[in-house]
Amino acid sequence: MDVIRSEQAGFLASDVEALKRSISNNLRYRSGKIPLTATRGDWLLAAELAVRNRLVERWMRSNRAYYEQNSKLVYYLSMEFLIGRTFHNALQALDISEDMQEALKELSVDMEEVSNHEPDAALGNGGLGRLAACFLDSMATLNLPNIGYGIRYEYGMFKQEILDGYQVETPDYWLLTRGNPWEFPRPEVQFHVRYGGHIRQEGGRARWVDTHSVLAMAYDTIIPGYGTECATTLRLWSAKAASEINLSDFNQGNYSSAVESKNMSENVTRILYPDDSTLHGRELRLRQEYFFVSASVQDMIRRHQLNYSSFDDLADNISIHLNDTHPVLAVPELMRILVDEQGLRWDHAWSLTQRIFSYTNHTLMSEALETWPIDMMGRVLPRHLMIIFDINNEFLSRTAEKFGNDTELMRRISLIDEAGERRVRMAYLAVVASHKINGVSKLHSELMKQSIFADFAKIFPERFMNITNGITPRRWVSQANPLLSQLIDGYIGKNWRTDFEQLSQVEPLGSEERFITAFRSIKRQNKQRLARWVRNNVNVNLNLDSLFDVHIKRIHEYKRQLLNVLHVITRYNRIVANPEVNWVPRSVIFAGKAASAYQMAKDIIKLINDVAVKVNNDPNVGDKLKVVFIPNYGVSLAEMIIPAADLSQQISTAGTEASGTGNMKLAVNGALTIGTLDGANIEIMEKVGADNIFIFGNTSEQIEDLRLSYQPREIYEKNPELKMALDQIRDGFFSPGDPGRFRPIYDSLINYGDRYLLLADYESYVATQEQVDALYRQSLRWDRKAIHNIANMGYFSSDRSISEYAQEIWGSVPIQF
Ligand code: HBZ
Repeated sequence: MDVIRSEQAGFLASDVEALKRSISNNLRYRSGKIPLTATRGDWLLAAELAVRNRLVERWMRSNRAYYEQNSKLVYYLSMEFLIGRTFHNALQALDISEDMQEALKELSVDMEEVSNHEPDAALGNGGLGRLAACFLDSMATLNLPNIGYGIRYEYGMFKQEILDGYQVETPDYWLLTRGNPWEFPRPEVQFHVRYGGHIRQEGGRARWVDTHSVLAMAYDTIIPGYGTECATTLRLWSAKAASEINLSDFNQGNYSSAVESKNMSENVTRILYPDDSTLHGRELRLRQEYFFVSASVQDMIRRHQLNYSSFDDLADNISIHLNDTHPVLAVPELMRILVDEQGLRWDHAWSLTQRIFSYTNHTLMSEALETWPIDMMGRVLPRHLMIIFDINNEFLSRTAEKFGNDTELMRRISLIDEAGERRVRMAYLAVVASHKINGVSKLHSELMKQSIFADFAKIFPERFMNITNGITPRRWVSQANPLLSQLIDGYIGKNWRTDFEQLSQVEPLGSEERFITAFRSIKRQNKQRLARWVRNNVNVNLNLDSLFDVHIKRIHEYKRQLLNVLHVITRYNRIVANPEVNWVPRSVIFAGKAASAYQMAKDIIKLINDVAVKVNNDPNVGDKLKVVFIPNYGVSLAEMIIPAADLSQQISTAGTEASGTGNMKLAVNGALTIGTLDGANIEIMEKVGADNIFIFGNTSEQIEDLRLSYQPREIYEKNPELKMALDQIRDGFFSPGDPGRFRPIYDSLINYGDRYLLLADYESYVATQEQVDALYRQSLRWDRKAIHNIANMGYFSSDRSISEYAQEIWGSVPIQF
């Protein structure tokens, strides 16, 4: 009682006092510690709980408001949510960052120091997962009723260590080390998720029997909106064995087999698959996908039935959005529940389903498109496979009615790929079941209609659309770059955080000396912060006067980190040949993870590190060129690296990067982009103007033509600098102790076709890098262009993206408070 009374009394006093009291109480009564014995982790937990208590108030009010206003609910289904840290974000949402800092200071605790103790929630691979996190932030900020549904992985994205230049993966024990203070376990919300068994027909109805079930238990996390009272929910499912131990094994003393089945069941949510662009078709992955969508759909049906006695209005009350195809089993699951369990007619259920579902595609690359072998699906989810066959039959016969019985067309559009081992094409299922299908940039949405969905775009032209990605201004500017944010606030006020287009008011400041000087000094301070980190963690000294050239994203051949390396080597060779020239100093910074099984990506990491050793230790080079690979890239490191960047590398082969979102984060933090006409780079160029971005290389159309007769070896033979760089890679110049080490990299370009056409863009890339240097010498012009970029990036807010989803896809409206 004392605790509550003193805490309530605290709220009457100043907010700093209230926070101090709440923190002290948490420390004492939650952790059983006194300040003398408290670790940084204890202080952080105490502060987090103080913040969480305040969020709960908003959360309750929001949930009541949804309920009372009978709002349409959007269910955002995503296999990944790359949230990162929560503490600063929550402080910002509550507008108590300064009070908290003061409160901790008065308790003799340094806020920065303790908040660095928070682990990242790394429940995602890359862009797709981070987009889902930005979208949750925007939905809450825009007062849009929604629930994000996903998986509570026990092990998130692996930790990357660099040992002797090689990537080494270690598990990410994020929950085990300190628990997760932001989540609320909901033991009262559990559903059975069933697998296996077979189908029995009874009285015209299918019954799925003899199944094995796993329990899904909900854990809720509050997603606070910014500048609003609204707070929404991220509900993540965790697997629990339906029966704890096998009693007969236990009684016979077979302890390990007694818990074996429990462990097997709970493996479903053990680990995030660390592949971002290849599908390995593992059964456990299929089980994960079904696990979370089944629990989510059951939860939706339960919620619906609390308020309605029929399903007639279901499509007016809910929308289900599929973040890529990973959750598409929600389609047959909803059909199964409506038809088999609720007794709806097939046609009724199907028309509801089509009105409810929508789907975002994030890639055109065939190796990333999900297909599941029929055999496997029939074993794991026999009823769902039957339903997919029924959907397919109906779809094919309707199409035949309209377009004639063209067997070639039928073969192409069938949900079942009959060539070789029969497989279900999950992307086609998503298209057939959804009323809207969107790509994530203008180019990508066009290419989607011309390539993977060409037939479907003719059959259902009204379904295909574009919504260009965006990023949340709260995390990626306000939180990541407090100095720049304060500078901007001083000129245009704070409202750009929720109305990003207001950044256009920064435009005239590009000709104000005071603003430019401040901008420059802030960039330098951000570079200093990064350089300090690099010195302490990678043991490289970066020259603050050098151009910070940043290439941060997953390591993948299509993203062409190797093209960047070819430029670095060329630059190195030029410096060595002419050390007396007044070179523009550069620090080339890489970060990113390679999928564990992706050997070429791992070779590229090793090459970067071997080049770094050579370059960084060459006395002829000195400060003129440094190469750094920052290990364990993730959301928190991105928040530190991005504000320090001068140059943003966005150099994918045109037509391969669906959108990119790092490109947006870097540009709005005052980096200039060097990039191809790919993904959202094109739209960034449209907004900032071709004079304020370094565009190079072949367009997606040129790339398509080039592929017909591409001869990388000819390019190599003709360009002496390129040849020298590649020969150095091949002959062990960077790996003298193991000269054959990088032969596979050389071969992939020269002997195996250079799939991503690095050589075709090399010359134009290197020439454009020279233009970058020339501009960097004219620092005033450079800074003006950087400021101009900031002023013209307002379009790329995820608030804009989400408003478009709400209006054009979901038909959902904000709640009133
Ligand atoms: O989605 C990315 C795209 O590559 C990027 O261009 C785009 O900006 C971003 C958001 O739309 N795609 C991914 O990040 N994809 C994955 O992470 C992924 C994860 C698991 C998979 C397949 C892909 O099984």
